[in-house]
Amino acid sequence: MVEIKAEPFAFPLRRDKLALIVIDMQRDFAEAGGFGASLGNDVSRITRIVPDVKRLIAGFREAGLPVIHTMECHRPDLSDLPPAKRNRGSPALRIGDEGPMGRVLISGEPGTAILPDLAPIDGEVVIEKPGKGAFYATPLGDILKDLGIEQVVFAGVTTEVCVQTTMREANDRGYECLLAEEATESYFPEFKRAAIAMITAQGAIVGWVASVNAIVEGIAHA
Ligand code: TIU
Repeated sequence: MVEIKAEPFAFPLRRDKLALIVIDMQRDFAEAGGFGASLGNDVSRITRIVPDVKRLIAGFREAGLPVIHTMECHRPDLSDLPPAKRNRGSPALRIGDEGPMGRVLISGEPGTAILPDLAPIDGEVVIEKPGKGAFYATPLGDILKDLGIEQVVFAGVTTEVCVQTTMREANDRGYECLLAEEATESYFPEFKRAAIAMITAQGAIVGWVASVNAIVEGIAHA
């Protein structure tokens, strides 16, 4: 068994049980005029991690391991958007409203798409999710079961919102969760640090964290 150098201690890699889940690397969170910007955030923090996410995805593809992408988005008729969620954020541009990149966080709209540099390739699973967590109201759990996955590496945005929520959901479902440190980001640097501390505290209560290099080298040698 290969061990990946990680915090709070080495991650026991089981290569045939491992998948990568890339959370919500969408234009709406990374580009001006999108949902993230409408909430008043500095979206340039998100675009800066694209090369690291790309390197991580490439490592999984080269190793022949599953890469799963998620997108936070809603149906055009908003039937999966609770009013409590729609009413949150900036009244100027809510989920479902027409923005500079089409309707905000609506399936199929230009702004909802995954950033071109990180686009899924043929055969990769793409999960459209209405919540912050990727297991809620999606087929992700069944898909992971069918693939025989028991360990998940996480990347994407934002660390303390959709990434952490999904890691907690996965942890409760029995998956061993490893966060790729430079391949995740928050609009708030202190929230990224705090989320990583919360995840790894108490003997990896939610999961581990490791560098992209350590993960890519680990899977290449496993
Ligand atoms: N994907 C994700 O994290 N959705 C968010 O709304 N995150 C924020 O930090 N706003």
